[in-house]
Amino acid sequence: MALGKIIKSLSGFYYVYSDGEVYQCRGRGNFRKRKISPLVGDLVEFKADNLEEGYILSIEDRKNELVRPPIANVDQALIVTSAVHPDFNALLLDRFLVLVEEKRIEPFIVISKMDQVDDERRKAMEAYKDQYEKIGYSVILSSVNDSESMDLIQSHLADRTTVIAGQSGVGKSSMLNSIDPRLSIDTDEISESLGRGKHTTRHVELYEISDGLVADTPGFSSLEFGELEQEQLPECFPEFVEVQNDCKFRGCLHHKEPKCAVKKAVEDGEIAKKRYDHYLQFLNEIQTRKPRY
Ligand SMILES: Nc1nc2c(ncn2[C@@H]2O[C@H](COP(=O)(O)OP(=O)(O)O)[C@@H](O)[C@H]2O)c(=O)[nH]1
Ligand SMILES: [Mg+2]
Ligand SMILES: [Zn+2]
Repeated sequence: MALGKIIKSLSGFYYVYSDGEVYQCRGRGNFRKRKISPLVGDLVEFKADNLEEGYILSIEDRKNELVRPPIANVDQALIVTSAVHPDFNALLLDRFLVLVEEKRIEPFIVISKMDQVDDERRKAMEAYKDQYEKIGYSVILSSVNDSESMDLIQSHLADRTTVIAGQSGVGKSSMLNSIDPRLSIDTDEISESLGRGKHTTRHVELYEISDGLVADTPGFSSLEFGELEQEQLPECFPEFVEVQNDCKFRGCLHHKEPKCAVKKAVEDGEIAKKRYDHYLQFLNEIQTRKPRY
């Protein structure tokens, strides 16, 4: 019996990484009956006489679990947004941040394709970097041919399990390939020339980088706040959490309430107006969400 980590799940097989080897395993026969389904990222006990015919015997308790993408035991999320092509989108970045904060996963932010910006865009991206760093997030301005930025990202990935989120085309796969060329993950450019359109990176797989594991996935495929309640939303904005004890009302939603410390901080320029606007937009989205039965 040995301990390992599931790094890939495909056609009924689980690929378990252990001590430098990958074992192809099946789940134990009674998993299905007991409604246990192993997830990528699971720590498992397994038995294997060779590399092809292993069995997963048991699964250790999960630290956390995502549904889309289906993956367990995530330490952090790398949110990639590009400076250009596609255009930088602060609303989308804040949406990813909320989805990650909701899962209590630590985010860090990469703004990619900085080799493509003009001076004005560079200044704007540097201002965003300052804004998000002030909140407490790490922000790296990167491009695949700037090795310093790639080294910085690599050091963030070391020894941890990371899930990557971000719009298609922002350069997630290219970034991983640049950090470790042995990965040779499909990028959109390649897949398009093969006529496979944008259907790269559909399955979940963990890649080993600097003794860490990274899941390159289509990102979070659902960007709706399906399960988030309005009371939880302020908790997903760390800079609100910092001041909201001073709101007059407990459970203040920082919207129409008087004597609200968050609104005051926005007026005083201590909280970015854009972040607050996005918050209101998300709040409205949750409040007008149709009930699901
Ligand atoms: N100029 C430039 N292009 C990049 C950079 N990173 C990625 N790209 C290009 O952006 C396109 C999409 O990249 P890809 O890695 O497939 O994005 P993904 O969908 O997020 O995985 C490809 O044509 C890449 O060559 C970068 O840092 N600079
Ligand atoms: Mg990709
Ligand atoms: Zn308030």
